[in-house]
Amino acid sequence: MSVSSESSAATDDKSFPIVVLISGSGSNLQAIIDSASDPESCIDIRAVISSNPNAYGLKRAHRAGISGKVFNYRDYPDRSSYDAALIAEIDRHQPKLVVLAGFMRILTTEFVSHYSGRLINIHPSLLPLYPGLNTHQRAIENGDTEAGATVHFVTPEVDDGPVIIQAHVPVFETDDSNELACRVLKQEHIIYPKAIRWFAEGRLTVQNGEVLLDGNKSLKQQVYSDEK
Ligand code: NHR
Ligand code: GAR
Repeated sequence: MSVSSESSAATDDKSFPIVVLISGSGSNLQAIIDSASDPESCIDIRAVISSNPNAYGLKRAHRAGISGKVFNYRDYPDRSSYDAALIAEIDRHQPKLVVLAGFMRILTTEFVSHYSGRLINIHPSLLPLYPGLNTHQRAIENGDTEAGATVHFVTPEVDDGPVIIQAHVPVFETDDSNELACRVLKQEHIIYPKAIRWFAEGRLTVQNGEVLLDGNKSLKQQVYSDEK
């Protein structure tokens, strides 16, 4: 065969199955879909699962020909039965990575342990600043001049896992939380597909709670300036 060994693995088959969990607009899902549609990408989005029946992200999945399903927590008596149902559905697809993309339900330790080392999240702040909700409002109220987003491995403690990549953006004095959210979201769409690609390429390792890229600590953080 004359195909170069460098490119064949990535180009010939979509060999890296992932499942994406959403709750809302799904713009990060869209960025992942777009990036996976690159013939060079090995990412195969096997399924999208939404905790919210009205999530616009379900339309994005449908449009891309990806199976989309709703798991509404209101249909389950407690968190552990909800998470058990999620696990059963996700495991049908045998993903090598589970991606939280705007997923709004805190997951049990059982769920997180089941996908240990292959569960990642994107959070709209520069963690460890502002874990939890309403991050942009809190950054503005505190007079921060910088904000951003963080991709991290998920651990049982919310928004506390090892950081894979962060994007930084400026906060302007005139910003309201929507304007800041838009600026951050634009960067999320760059860093999330990138982090997923790194994971699929086997380039990420965790050592003493720190993520290394190609075994290198200093490459972990990448800073993007806003182009507005
Ligand atoms: N689960 C665990 N165990 N660990 C993490 O790091 C998680 C997680 C589940 C989701 C995303 C996270 C974010 O990026 C995430 C990380 C939802 C809440 C929350 O309070 C907090 C953090 C995140 C997602 N959810 C409420 C709950 O009771 C519901 C809020 C709502 O429905 O609007 O689950 O921000
Ligand atoms: C993103 O900003 C994501 O970081 C954040 O919600 C937005 C989802 O947008 N995630 C959380 O707040 C998780 N609690 P999207 O649905 O358009 O990707």
